[in-house]
Parts: sequence; C-alpha cells; structure tokens
Amino acid sequence: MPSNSLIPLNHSLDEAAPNLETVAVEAQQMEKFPNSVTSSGNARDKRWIEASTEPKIPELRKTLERHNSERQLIVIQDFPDPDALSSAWAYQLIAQQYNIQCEIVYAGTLSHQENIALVKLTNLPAKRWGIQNLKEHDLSLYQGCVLIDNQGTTSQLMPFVKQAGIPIAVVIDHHSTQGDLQSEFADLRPQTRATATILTQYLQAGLLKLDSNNKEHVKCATALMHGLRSDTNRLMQAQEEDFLAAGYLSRFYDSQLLNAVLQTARSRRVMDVIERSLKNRKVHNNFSIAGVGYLRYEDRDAIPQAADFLVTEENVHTAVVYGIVHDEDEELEVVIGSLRTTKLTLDPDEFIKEAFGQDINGRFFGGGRLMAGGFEIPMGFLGSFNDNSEYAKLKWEVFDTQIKQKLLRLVNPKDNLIQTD
Ligand SMILES: [Mn+2]
Repeated sequence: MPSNSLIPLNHSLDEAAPNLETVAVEAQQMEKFPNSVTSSGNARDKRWIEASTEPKIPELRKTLERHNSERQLIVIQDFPDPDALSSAWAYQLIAQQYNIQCEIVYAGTLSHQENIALVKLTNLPAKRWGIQNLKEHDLSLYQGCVLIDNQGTTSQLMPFVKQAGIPIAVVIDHHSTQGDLQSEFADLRPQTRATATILTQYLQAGLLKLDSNNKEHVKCATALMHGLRSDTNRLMQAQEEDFLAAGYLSRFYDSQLLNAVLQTARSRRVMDVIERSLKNRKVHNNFSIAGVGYLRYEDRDAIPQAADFLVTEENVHTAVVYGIVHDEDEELEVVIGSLRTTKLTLDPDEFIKEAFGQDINGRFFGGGRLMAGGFEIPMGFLGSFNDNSEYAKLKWEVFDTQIKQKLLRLVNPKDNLIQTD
C-alpha cells in the first residue's frame, strides 16, 4: 500500500457553489423572507438552496408522501453528537407534517457534557435503546428506518434493524460513502460541513415552515445552530451554505438557550483524560499521538475533546487520541480513537481506513469527514474486564503499541523502526 496516497488533494471548496452573481431577483420569493434586510439577498439565498438541494426536495417530499401514516425509526450513531441529534429532530418534525411518527434512538450513551445539556435544555426527543434491553421495544411497529448523520456503520442497532426486516427509507449524511447502502431516498453530501446545514435547507425550502411562536421550533432551530457550529469548528470551517443556513436559523433560534448549552463545564474525569493525553503525547512529523489508557464508558467523549485540545499545539496539524473504553454493565471493552486535523489536504476518512484496514467481514474500523475522524476496534477475546492491574497494564501496552505502530507507518512512511516507548 503506497503510504503517500493518504494525502489526496481535496476537491475545491467552491466546487458546488453556483454563481450567485448571475442569479436573478425573483419578486415572488421575497415575501417568503420578510425579515431579511435586502430583497435581492432573499432571492439569491433561495436560488442557492434550490441549486444545492435540487432535485432532492421534491424527491424527499414524494418519499414522505408514500409513507404517510407510517412509523419510522430514526437511528443515530451510538455516541450521538449535536449535528446528529439536531438533524434527527428536524427530520422528525418534517415527517410529522406527513403524519409519519418517528422515534429517535441510539444504542450507546450521551457522553459529552454539552450533548447532555443540549438534550436536557431543549427536551430533545432522543431515546437510548441499549442492546441489552432491546427486547423491551417492538421493532415490528416500524415500517422504515432513517439514518441521519451516519450510514448505519456507527450504530450497534443496525444488525437488529436489518434482522427485523425494516427497510431503510431515508439516509441523509455528510460523511464519506461507507459502502453499498440500499435506501429509498439518499442525500449524501461529503462536501457539506454539517448534516444540520442539509436539514436547514430542507426547512428553508418549505418542507416545514418554522414558526418563532412555536417553542418546539425555536428549540429545534437552536439545536440545529449548535449542530452546525459544532461540526464547523464554531463556523471557522463553515462555507457559504453553512453561513446561509445559520443566517436562516438566526431568525428562530434562542441565543440564550444556546449560550446555556455552550457554558456547560467539563467534568473532572474529562479533565483527567485531557491531562493524560498531554502527558503521553508523542509528536512526529506534525502529528501528535496519545494513548490515554482505560476510561469509563460514560467518559468516552473525553477522547475527541482531548484530540481537539492536542491539535491546538504549535507545529501540530493532526492529533490522534485513543484509549480502552470499558462498560461495566455490559462487561465490554473496546478501543476508541479520535482524529482531528487542521490540514486541509489530509483526508481523515482515508487516513483511518488506511491505518487500520478492515475486519474479517470487510468492515472498516472507522472513517471520517472533513477535519475529523474516529475509529472503534473491538478487542475480541481480550476484551473482558480483569481486576488484576498487572494484566490490565500489559493488555494496554499491547494495544497501545499496535495502534502506534499502525499510525506511525503512515506518519513516518520511511521509518520502519517501531517505537514502543
Ligand atoms: Mn455531522
């Protein structure tokens, strides 16, 4: 495998942008956007949305019409992030217009303090369906499954959904294509920064008319704003379509509520993981790599937060942080890792797929989107918890060495020596 192939040039960021200067003013559309400052801006925004979502809007409308009065299961990743949570909620509200009743479910846990705050403060209707207690839920109630901000590869629920024979009705995502997926409607946009941007475009195109007097709409708009911000590094990596989506949401969202979500403090245990990542980091060729040892299932999100922090160091463009997450309830251990990069030409999806390869079923251990990626490596026979601290230490060292070796193979392509320190 040629190691230098992991750094492909990204597509031009402007590639999908229609030429706004040529867009004509259309008087009819102005009245739909009464709050905007300039009328020509209104028509331009509308045209922008039409250009980027066309022909998806009518297609989605038809799909929703076909499933009128049905029930759908919206499956989001095991550890849902604000982009997934808010986008799933927006889809649920859109589907309600078509008399489709949706349940938003995830199998893992809400780990990041901001996500817990988001769900609590907005009453976001997502539910945890743990694999252990799946029997409590009747899957035969659902005629379709909806994947938002994922393609089914990051949820433990998918094998059960497939087993129950629930067809995939809708997929809306911005991650790189994760392989063949049979779905009735798909809107996959790897060049788009946030799924919340896609859902906001749907709202703006009229699939659901937001009403600032409707409390649920205001909260959903606030959640979408948070989702959009968090997937664009607080808008610093946002493109024109994200700003336009944020501009639209700004008419409805509650800035105080968003502030309350963002003010949430980190727990002490998260701080400890960040401290460990700082202490253990090794910097090679502008990559900062840190293994943080064992951490509890509820603190899993400390890993991406540590990666977010390590990538801010001078002369570092990419950070990878990983650890062994153990779930005491389910007697399960798994290696979880996160990658963050500020290097535009580094494709996290490709990097992770090339570093870790596939399992025996041909499934990749992870993937990514622009600037961020993640991986999850099952520990198999070694993956059960053991109280013996010597044994636990030994096991960590084995995994730590193996992961470092795979990463360094890409980071120092010419350097075949393995560093075990
Ligand atoms: Mn996302």
